Amino acid sequence: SAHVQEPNDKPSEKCGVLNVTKITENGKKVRKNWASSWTVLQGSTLLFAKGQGGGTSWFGGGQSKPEFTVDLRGGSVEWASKDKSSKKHVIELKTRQGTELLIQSENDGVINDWLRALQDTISTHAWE
Ligand code: I3S
Repeated sequence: SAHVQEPNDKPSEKCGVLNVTKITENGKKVRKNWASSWTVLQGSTLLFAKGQGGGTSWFGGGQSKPEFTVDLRGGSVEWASKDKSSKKHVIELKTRQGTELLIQSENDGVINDWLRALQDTISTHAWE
């Protein structure tokens, strides 16, 4: 189907609900904790905010602020290999800081758009 350009498609500004879990933090493996998260891509920053549902399962839980941000500069993003998750449509995001995240949507159009936006962001925002 034809791609319709909407304001939301700009790689510098994109948002939506995604399923997210950390798998590595500061280079150390951490236990998965999949959670639905309101996700905002703004410039070279990816921000995850607690969803409307609230609750304790949000993957950034335990922090005082219900947000988690990722600096995409110098990072990498690709489709996750099958051994990373049994879920469909999973992106693996690795940051320069040694954090690895899995990002997933049941909707393949949604996740394709996110992969492209994240790739665009990483390739246009150089690590200084
Ligand atoms: O990589 P794993 O350990 O198979 O990840 C699964 C676990 O996080 C599991 O939680 P418990 O460890 O509490 O059973 C989750 O429910 C699963 O969703 C995780 O696997 P998937 O394949 O969904 O990423």
